[in-house]
Amino acid sequence: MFAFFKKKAVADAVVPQAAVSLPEAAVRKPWLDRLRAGLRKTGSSIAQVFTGARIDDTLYEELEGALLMADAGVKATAFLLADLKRRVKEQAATEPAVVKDLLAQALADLLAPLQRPLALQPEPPTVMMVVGVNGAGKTTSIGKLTRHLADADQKVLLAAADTFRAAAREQLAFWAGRSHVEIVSQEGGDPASVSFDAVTAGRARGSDVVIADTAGRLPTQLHLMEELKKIKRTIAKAQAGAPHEVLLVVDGNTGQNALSQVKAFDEALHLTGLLVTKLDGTAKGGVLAAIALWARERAGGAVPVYFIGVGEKLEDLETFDAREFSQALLN
Ligand SMILES: Nc1nc2c(ncn2[C@@H]2O[C@H](COP(=O)(O)OP(=O)(O)OP(=O)(O)O)[C@@H](O)[C@H]2O)c(=O)[nH]1
Ligand SMILES: [Mg+2]
Repeated sequence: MFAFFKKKAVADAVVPQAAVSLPEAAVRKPWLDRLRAGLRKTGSSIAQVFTGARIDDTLYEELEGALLMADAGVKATAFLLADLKRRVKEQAATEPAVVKDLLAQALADLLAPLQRPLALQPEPPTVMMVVGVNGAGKTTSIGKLTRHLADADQKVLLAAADTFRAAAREQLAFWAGRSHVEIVSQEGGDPASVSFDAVTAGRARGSDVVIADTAGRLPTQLHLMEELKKIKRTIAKAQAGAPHEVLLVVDGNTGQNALSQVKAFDEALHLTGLLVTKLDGTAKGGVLAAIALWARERAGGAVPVYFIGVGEKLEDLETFDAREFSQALLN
């Protein structure tokens, strides 16, 4: 459970207000265990590197292989190795276990810019559109996020802007029903007009948050990417300044392809945040390092990972914590 707070009014928003308070360590523990279980396959192979007695070239070579296996990608692996060697030298570390701790710190530092809470607008409604490839976990994540928002007494309105897939409306309606929130959908409507109607309805009905679910698509399907741009433009017509959030949902199991998805969707839509799902499965987790390295060089700053998905149930959504994630990956 986490609470949402409104951003302060622009005048005194010099330091942005923390939006999502992190739950107590005790509350987060079971989730961490699940994340660890999900990452275990990789974690053990990275941890394995540090079971020897010496710090030598072999250790670094094995570590390089383990990081690549964990989906960190060539660039982030090279970055982490160089950073680690620098730290080892600085600390004059001689124990592999210490080197492992230094790697955990290097990884946590790399991931840190991705850790930022989702903030709601001072003037409601906060409008979010959720995009991603087919089956990434968009609708499920919206369902989970809706529950968290509803629990925090936020009035949520869902827009069924996936007008493509059969049963998509019903799926979203099911999640809306579970959290007793309203949904706007149209039989045979087009996604831009459903989104327009939903934002207009959200304003009229005093909703705090409007979330538009969109159909899955590959970034290579250019006409479908154009459709997303149109949805975004149409939302802006319904409310100036909206959408406030363009969230990409990425399946944590897709390896380096996840980074390609982030880049492509960002180029088309200027993403404001990421949700990384299915980290409870066989996800290797290292792709977060690849995304973090890319984010360092992104004009306009890092795209934060607002949430991670760690299961199919309503409560299986958590805020991203760089240090916890790094620990889970290495242990
Ligand atoms: N294990 C696990 N499964 C998840 C998670 N998030 C979503 N799923 C599952 O992934 C499948 C696809 O989820 P959806 O939410 O329908 O994905 P989508 O992106 O909306 O799919 P399309 O609308 O068809 O593009 C479902 O079976 C979900 O239960 C997660 O964090 N962990
Ligand atoms: Mg969906």
